[in-house]
Amino acid sequence: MSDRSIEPGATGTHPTRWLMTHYGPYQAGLDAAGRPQLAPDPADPAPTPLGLALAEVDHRLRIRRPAARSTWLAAVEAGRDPEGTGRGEAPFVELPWDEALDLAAAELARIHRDHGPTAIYGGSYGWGSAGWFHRARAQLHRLLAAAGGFTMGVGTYSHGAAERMIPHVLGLDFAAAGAAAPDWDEIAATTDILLSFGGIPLRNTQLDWGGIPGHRVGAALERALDRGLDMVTVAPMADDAAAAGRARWLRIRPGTDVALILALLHVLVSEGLIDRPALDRLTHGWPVLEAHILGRDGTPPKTPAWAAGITGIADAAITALARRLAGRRAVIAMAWGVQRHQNGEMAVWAAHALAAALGQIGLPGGGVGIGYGAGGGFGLPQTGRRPGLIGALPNPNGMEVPVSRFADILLAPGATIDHDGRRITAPDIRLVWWAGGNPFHHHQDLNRLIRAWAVPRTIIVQDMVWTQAARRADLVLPATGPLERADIAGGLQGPTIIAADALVPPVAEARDDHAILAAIADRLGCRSAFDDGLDAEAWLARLWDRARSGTDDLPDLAGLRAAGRIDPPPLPDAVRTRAGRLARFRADPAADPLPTPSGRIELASDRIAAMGLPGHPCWQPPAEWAGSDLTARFPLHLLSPQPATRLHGQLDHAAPSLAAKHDGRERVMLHPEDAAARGIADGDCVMIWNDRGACLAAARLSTDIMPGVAALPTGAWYDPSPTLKDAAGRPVCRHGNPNLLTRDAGSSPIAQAPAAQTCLVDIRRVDPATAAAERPSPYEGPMFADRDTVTTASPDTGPAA
Ligand SMILES: Nc1nc2c(c(=O)[nH]1)N[C@H]1C(S)=C(S)[C@@H](COP(=O)(O)OP(=O)(O)OC[C@H]3O[C@@H](n4cnc5c(=O)[nH]c(N)nc54)[C@H](O)[C@@H]3O)O[C@H]1N2
Ligand SMILES: Nc1nc2c(c(=O)[nH]1)N[C@H]1C(S)=C(S)[C@@H](COP(=O)(O)OP(=O)(O)OC[C@H]3O[C@@H](n4cnc5c(=O)[nH]c(N)nc54)[C@H](O)[C@@H]3O)O[C@H]1N2
Ligand SMILES: [Mo]
Repeated sequence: MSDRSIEPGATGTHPTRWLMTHYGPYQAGLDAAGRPQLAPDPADPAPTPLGLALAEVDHRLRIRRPAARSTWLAAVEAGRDPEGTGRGEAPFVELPWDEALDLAAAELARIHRDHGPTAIYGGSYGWGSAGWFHRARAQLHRLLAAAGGFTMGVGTYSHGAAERMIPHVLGLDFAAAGAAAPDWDEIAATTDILLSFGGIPLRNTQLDWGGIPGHRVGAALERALDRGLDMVTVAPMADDAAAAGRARWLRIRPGTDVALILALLHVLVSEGLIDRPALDRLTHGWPVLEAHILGRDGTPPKTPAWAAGITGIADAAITALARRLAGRRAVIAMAWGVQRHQNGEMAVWAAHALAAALGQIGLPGGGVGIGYGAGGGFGLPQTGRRPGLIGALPNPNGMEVPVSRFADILLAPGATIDHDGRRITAPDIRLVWWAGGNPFHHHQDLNRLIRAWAVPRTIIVQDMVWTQAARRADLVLPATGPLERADIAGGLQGPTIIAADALVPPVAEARDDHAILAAIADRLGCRSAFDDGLDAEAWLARLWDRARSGTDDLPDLAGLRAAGRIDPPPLPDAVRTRAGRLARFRADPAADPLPTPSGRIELASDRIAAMGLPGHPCWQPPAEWAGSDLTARFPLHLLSPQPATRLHGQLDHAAPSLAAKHDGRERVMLHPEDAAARGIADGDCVMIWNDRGACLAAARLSTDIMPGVAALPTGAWYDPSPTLKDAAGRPVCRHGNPNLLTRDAGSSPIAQAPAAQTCLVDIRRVDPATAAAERPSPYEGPMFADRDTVTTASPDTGPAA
């Protein structure tokens, strides 16, 4: 794919037109036939092919025209409250835009009038596309707030637990703590040892939200390793450095990192290796934690032998690792996957305690970093410049709920959810509206989601392609993609900022999310609240002016557009204030205290204790792990890491993703011992199941994963079999979507974050005849019906086929 050449000029496009994508910058142009073409940035040290398929704008999966589920439409037209049943089964009817917009506006107004703003769920979580203005989710939030308020999902699926925990520990928000972590240049220059929980998987650095300046993490890590960085990867799967023999790899049972960290602390304390002056000066609560570590609080001492029984790591290896850390410039890194577990907050807290006991927080090339390798941006030197992202509007009549509790709320309105010290009562949701995300990709326990999805009266989805969420919606509005609209993008994860005009006209009848929502705002009489009276062009000017304010070295919008791409240098001031936050605290904790209750790093917290949780980092056995009783039935721990060959569910239908599948199925990584015990050979079709559901996948045998653990990447589009059912009679996914198996429960009352990695399964070989009969067919649009046929049919007997 990457050798496709661009023939600019052929249709008059500028030869060095740029496009910023989540996957980094590409050069964009049209081929001789006028079709879009993308090529990697020649200056990118390690460009990724993943984004190239964005050029296939006219893919057959595109949503071409607005469409409504026929049974829903019939109910609405008859003035009845629509039913949530039949989603994904009844055919769609295509509608003219005006009618679709009238329907959307009327439903929003009706639900608002009859059930109030909190009955409208505009959580709409998801990555959408890169761009400051065409941010589908932000645009939708603006409309729903302008129209009177809505229930908003807060937090992320990415780092939800860390996001809520770090403010308790450091008093800094998640982004500020990330900016204060040592950057890759510092690590390459000064760090002696990088202890990484979860590794630095380079597959995940191919992209980052909002775009990256290029792919620099791999080279930075190489530089550090070449200089002699001692890298230790503690993970159930090898990362690239461990697989290449450049990092020591300690295999740990998933979900047990806190036990390991407590034992490392035990060794450091018992051998007098902790930095007591730093603990006294910079932290609060160490005596409480120390008592817990030594077992002076009535719990067992957290010795290496104690931790060995939990983590599966030999006690001698734990002792050796603690000694290796002591007295050296150390970074304690943690991948976000480690906190995407039940009690993931505790792992994040424990990582800070370890770095604090080693006296490293606030030193150059020392401390904690939660997210190296979680994207191509984390750890890049900060520019201090502010991107001009379009923002939200106040939502005073609405409410906020933790984003991953979506199904809980639908299934149990009125139930309470404890969230970071507050108690929320779940609203009674009647309307769900999604733009720029795919819950049938991201949510855990899809069979449960399907039950929840039947609750609301109306579900509206804006997307470019017929995802399973779109296919299971009532009203589907076709959105344009990034090549079909003008935007500014970049500047979030590094200096590169790109302004691009639309390269091609919208596909079929697709419209920009902004235009769709503006037309609805018109119908509701809230247009000026929605867009401040500005059109898309005026918004770009405003966003760019915001980004430029306080600087004098950036061109105006016309200049930016003429350049196409700029890579402005960092702002020295901003670098000092953000990146140096922990260094300043360390230099003078009294003058520059942290905004925590104690002004210091909190290793014990009354606020956390008040939530009914241990008030210090503490190992709590999760509901599902290698030590739980459930292993009698489900002996394998299933991880669902990020996919190397796509972005979540996006571009699953493109060449890199398809090439990595086997017989059209996602590949599940298994240790050869676990495979042999089940008579599974490489490439075999297997069934992965537990009590929540089942999917098929293709076995991939590898010693890069530890025995007892299997890994099925996220992102294979849900493909329910019409014939093959699980033990509870639910369709088996033929394609390999791990969210048929994952557990849908909050991490803890702190964050209520997703905990997809807390998941036990078993795996067996599927006979070849069944495998052949169950061919995956995930990339299909819905059935369509002719309008006259369906609207005259009685909705109670279902639509005519
Ligand atoms: N089991 C398991 N599940 C997980 C995870 C895991 O580790 N394990 N990881 C979680 C994480 S970290 C994340 S971030 C989520 C990701 O979950 P999502 O962000 O929901 O996943 P995407 O597939 O990126 O969905 C984005 C959707 O937006 C659409 N889109 C793109 N651009 C536009 C646009 O401009 N307008 C509109 N209207 N639509 C657009 C795309 O076509 C796509 O359908 O998944 C989570 N799910
Ligand atoms: N190619 C590609 N890159 C991506 C994405 C994508 O879809 N595709 N998604 C992006 C997004 S939205 C996000 S949020 C980031 C996510 O970044 P991460 O959350 O860091 O990525 P994951 O791959 O889910 O998990 C990283 C590693 O955690 C380890 N791990 C899992 N459980 C445990 C545990 O209990 N203990 C230890 N020690 N290790 C464990 C696994 O070995 C896994 O390789 O990635 C981003 N990068
Ligand atoms: Mo994420």
